[in-house]
Amino acid sequence: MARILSGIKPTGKLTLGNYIGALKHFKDFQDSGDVYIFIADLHALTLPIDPEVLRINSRDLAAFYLASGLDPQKATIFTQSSVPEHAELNAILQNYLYMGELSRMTQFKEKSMHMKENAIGLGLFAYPVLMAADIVLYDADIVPVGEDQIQHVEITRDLVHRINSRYGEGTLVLPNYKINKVGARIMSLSDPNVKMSKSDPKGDIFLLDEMPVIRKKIMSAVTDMGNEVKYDKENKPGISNLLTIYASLREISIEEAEKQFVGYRYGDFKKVVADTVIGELEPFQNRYREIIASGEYLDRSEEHTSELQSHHDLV
Ligand code: ATP
Ligand code: LTN
Repeated sequence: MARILSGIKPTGKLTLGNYIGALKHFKDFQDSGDVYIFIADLHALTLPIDPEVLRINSRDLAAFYLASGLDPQKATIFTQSSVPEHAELNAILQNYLYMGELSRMTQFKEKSMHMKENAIGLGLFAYPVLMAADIVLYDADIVPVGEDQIQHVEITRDLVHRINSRYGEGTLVLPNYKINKVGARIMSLSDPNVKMSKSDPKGDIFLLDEMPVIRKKIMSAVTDMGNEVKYDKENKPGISNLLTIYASLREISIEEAEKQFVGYRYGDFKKVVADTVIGELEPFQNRYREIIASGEYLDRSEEHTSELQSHHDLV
C-alpha cells in the first residue's frame, strides 16, 4: 500500500489556492493509501510568528483538515512538533544537503528577497532539510503538493539518491510529488501574475471569507480588456486563472470549461465562477464550524499524536 504524506504550514488564513492546490485532494488518497497529513508548525517558525497566533492557526488547520473530508479513522492527522523525530532527523540530514543547492531554492529567494541579511533565520535557509526529514521519516512514496513545492520534493529526491548511494540502495524510500493537472498554481485575483499566498493577502480568497465578500472579490478580479473567455496564460492571465479555479472545482479539464463559456461576457462568466466557489466553500465552512463547535477531534489530537509515536518506530 502506498504511503502518502503532506503538510501545510499554520502561518495564516488558508486561501483558495491552498484548498485547490493541496487540501481538497488529501482525502482522495485515504481509501487506497496509508495517509499521513500534518500541521507543519516547525516550518511556520521559519518566519517570525506570534506563539498565540501559531496555536490558534494550528487548531484551525486541524479543523480544516477534517472539514475537507479527511477521516481520522483512515488517515493519521498530527502536529509536526509533537513527533520529536522530525527535529532529530533534521539535525542528521542537514549534513547531506549543501549550501549551494539550498541557496538556489525559489521559495528561499522569494521569502528572503526583501529581508536584511542579518534578519534571515538559518531555518528559512534550511527549510528543505526539515521538509526532507518530514518525508523520509515516514518512508513516503507520494507527496501531494502545489506547484511551488515541487522543488522541495525534488531536493528531497536528490538527498535520497545521495544517502542511498553512500549507505546502500533502499536505505531511504524515494518519494514522488503529485500535483494536480488543473489548479496546481492558483494566482492572486488582484495580480494574476503572482501566486495566491496566505502571507501576501492582497487579492486572495480566504477559506473563511463570507459569501458576499467572496462574490465581490471574484467579480472585481483583474482581467484583460478583451471579451473572449479563453485560456491564454500569457495574454489573459486573469481569465485563465478564473477558468482554472472553475475547472478544478468542477473537476473538469480547462478545454471543457472553455467550451462551457463560449459567447459569455466576462461579467456573466465571473458570476458563474463566484457561484461555483460559493457552492464549494459554503458547505465546507459549515463543516468547519461544526468541528470547531464540537471540539471533539481537536481536543483529542494530542492523544492521537502520542498514539502515533508509540505505534511507529519512526527513525
Ligand atoms: P505562505 O504564504 O505562508 O508561504 P502558502 O499559502 O504558500 O503559505 P503553504 O503552507 O506553503 O501555503 O502551502 C500549503 C500547500 O498549498 C502546499 O502544497 C502549496 O504548494 C499549496 N499552495 C499554496 N499556494 C498555492 C496556490 N496559489 N495554488 C495552488 N497551490 C498552492
Ligand atoms: N513546505 C510545505 C509544507 C510542508 C510539507 C512537508 C509538504 C512541510 N513539510 C512535507 C509536504 C511534505 C508547504 O506547503 N509550504
